[in-house]
Amino acid sequence: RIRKRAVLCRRDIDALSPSFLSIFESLVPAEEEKAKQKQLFQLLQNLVNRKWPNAKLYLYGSCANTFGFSKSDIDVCLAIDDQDLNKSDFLLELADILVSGNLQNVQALTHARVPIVKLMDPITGLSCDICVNNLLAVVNTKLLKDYAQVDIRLRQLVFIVKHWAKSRRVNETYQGTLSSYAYVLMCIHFLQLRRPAILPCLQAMNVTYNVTVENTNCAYFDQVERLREFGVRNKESIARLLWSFFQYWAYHHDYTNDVISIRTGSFISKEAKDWTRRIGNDRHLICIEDPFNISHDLGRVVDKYTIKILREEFERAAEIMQYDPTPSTTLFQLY
Ligand code: 3AT
Ligand code: MG
Repeated sequence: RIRKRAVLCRRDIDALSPSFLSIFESLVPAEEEKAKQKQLFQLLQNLVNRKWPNAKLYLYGSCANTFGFSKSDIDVCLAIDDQDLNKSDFLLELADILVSGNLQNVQALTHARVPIVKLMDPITGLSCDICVNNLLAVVNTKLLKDYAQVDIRLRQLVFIVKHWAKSRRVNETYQGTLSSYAYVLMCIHFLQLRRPAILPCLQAMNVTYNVTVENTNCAYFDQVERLREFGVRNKESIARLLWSFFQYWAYHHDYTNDVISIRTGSFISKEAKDWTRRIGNDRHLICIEDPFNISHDLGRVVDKYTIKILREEFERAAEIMQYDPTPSTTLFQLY
C-alpha cells in the first residue's frame, strides 16, 4: 500500500535539535536517584524474603525500562509460585510486613484492576507500588529496555513525547487517553518504519531469549549489544523525527483500518484482528497491539470523545513543529 508522505518540511528543522536534547537531558534521572531506587528495592527484597524465602522481586515499568523521568515512583512485581494463592489475602499480609518494616502510607488496593500495595519509604523519600505475579509486565519491560539500547534516538524521542503527553494531559488512561507504555510502543513502531530503519524488529529475528509467562510465549533476539550500529545509516536528527512522528499521527495514520504492531514491525489490518467494531468497552479507535499479549489493544481505553482530543493534540503538535519559532517551549505549554 502506498502511504502519503509529507513533502513539507521546515528548513531549519535540524537546528531545533539542541533545544530538544537539553529538555531530554533535564528529564533524565541522576545517578543518586538510581542508587536510592536500588536501596529501596533491596530493603523490600529483604523484608519479603524473611517471610517468603522463595518470592522474587522485579522492577518493572519506567524505573526499569530506561524511559523513566527523574523523581518518578518505582513499580515492583513480586513473583511467587503458589497455585492456590489468594491475591487479596496475600496483599493484606504483605501490607502488614511492610508496616512492621517501618514503611509509611502502606495501603492495599485489593480491588484495583491490577491489585497492588502502595507504600512510601521515609529513608529515600520514594513511593512504590507492588503488584503480584504480573510477569508479562516484567518481560515487556525488558523488551522496551532492549530496544532502548539499539539507538539513543528512541530514548530521546520517548522522553520528549512523554513530556508532551503529560504536559497536554493525554497520558491519563483513567481519563480515556494513552498510557506511557502505549506511547513507547508508538515510538518504537515509528522508528522501525523509518527508511533506512532506525530500529529492527527484535521479535522477527532469531530467538536468543525465550520465556513463557501467564501462558504466553515471549521470544525475541535480545543480544542488542550486537545491534549498536543498526540505525547509523539513518542520519535523521531528533527534531526531524519528532516533526515526522507528530505529522504521522496527525495526518497520515489510517485510523479506520490499521493496527500498529512492533511484533511484526509493520501494520496489521483491524479486519484481520477482528477489531473493527466495539466489543464491550473495547472500541479500537486507535489500535496499538501489545507485543506479547496480542489480543490486547493498548488503545482500547480511548473512546469517541477522547479520540478527538488525542487527534487534536497530535495536530497541534504537528503545527507547532511546522510553524512555531520556538517549538521546544510551545509544544509543552500546559493544557
Ligand atoms: P510512567 O513514567 O510511570 O508514566 P511507565 O513506563 O511506568 O510510565 P505505565 O505506568 O503506563 O508506564 O505502566 C507501567 C508498566 O506496566 C509498563 C508496562 O511494563 C506495564 N503495562 C502498562 N500498561 C500495560 C498494558 N495495558 N498491558 C501490558 N503491560 C502494561
Ligand atoms: Mg509507572
